[in-house]
Amino acid sequence: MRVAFIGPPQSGKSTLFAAVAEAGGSHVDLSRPDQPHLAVVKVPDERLDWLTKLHNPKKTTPAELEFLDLPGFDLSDEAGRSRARAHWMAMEQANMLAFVVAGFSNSAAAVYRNKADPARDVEELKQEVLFADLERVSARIDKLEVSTKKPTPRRDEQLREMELMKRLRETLENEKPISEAIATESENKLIRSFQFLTLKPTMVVLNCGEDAAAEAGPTELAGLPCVQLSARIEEELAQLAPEERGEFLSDLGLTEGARDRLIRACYQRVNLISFLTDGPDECRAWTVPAGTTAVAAADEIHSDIARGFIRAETVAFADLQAAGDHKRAKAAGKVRLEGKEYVVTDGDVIYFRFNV
Ligand SMILES: Nc1nc2c(ncn2[C@@H]2O[C@H](COP(=O)(O)OP(=O)(O)O)[C@@H](O)[C@H]2O)c(=O)[nH]1
Ligand SMILES: [Mg+2]
Repeated sequence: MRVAFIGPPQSGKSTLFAAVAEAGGSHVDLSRPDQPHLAVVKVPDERLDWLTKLHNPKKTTPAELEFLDLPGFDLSDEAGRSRARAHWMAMEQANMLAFVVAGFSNSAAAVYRNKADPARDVEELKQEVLFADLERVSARIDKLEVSTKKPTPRRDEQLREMELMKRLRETLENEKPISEAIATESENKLIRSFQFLTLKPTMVVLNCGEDAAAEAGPTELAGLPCVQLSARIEEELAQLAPEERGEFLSDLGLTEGARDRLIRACYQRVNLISFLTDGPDECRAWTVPAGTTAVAAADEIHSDIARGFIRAETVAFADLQAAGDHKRAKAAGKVRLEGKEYVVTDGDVIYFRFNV
């Protein structure tokens, strides 16, 4: 899964990006601020840590999340908007968007449009994303208008698409996201390949001043779910040795770094869950959409396991932890034998029985 950071210049995107990546052990090179940056981040998971202690396996594999840091541009000016647009392509490959906006005033750097105003910045980004989709929809309509003039075998299909695209255009012109215009699964399929930006789950990261880092902050901003954090504090935290981080945080009145909170919020926004597999060879966390069935979860690991699926031996992590190990969990009747259609729950520890 990939999360794209977008926002005005100087909102702290790169600071946050580097902090999140470096706290997870990856190095980032920010020497070209005008270029996009991509980092793969290991998702922290205490359940996986516990399983690793239980088995002392040869290998532990956490789930991974990708963050894409895009350069910010002044969207109040036409040149800035067209430079921003050059990066829309990269956003299309992201699964979700995080609007990073500044809630602090920085004496060292110019403040975007002379005043810290996160709600204004979020509205501006929303407009820009709507506008990007509107441009694509309009371009598609222009194309279809030409091609439907010819009596090709695909003409009926193209006419239906044009009807849908016109509906999308109207929705976007009314400043509503495309999702509001989509009524059926077949329409959903028809537009999937366009990767429209207003269809992507979106949240706000409100980069607050260091003094406000311990405050919970708003849970919603301009109609979008919001996480408040201080990129500057995350940056300092990432530079500390892991054993020093606890004291640094408690001095600030915090119990955890914002990185974990941010990652959790992304999972929630996209509706992702984790299930776990464990054993002496490998303990591993897997990411799947909520609602995934046992057989689809098996397929995530290997198509052979899905093909030869017999049963998913499943125990909820909390039950396993309470029992102490698999043997005792089984004795306590906590291990279930689930079939193909079982819907996997966050934190399920699963052993797939299969036969090929
Ligand atoms: N005071 C303060 N300054 C910050 C914070 N986050 C970023 N900055 C500063 O703001 C400037 C721009 O940050 P940067 O991450 O490059 O912004 P970007 O343009 O959105 O990538 C840099 O000078 C940062 O040190 C913060 O939380 N507090
Ligand atoms: Mg930057």
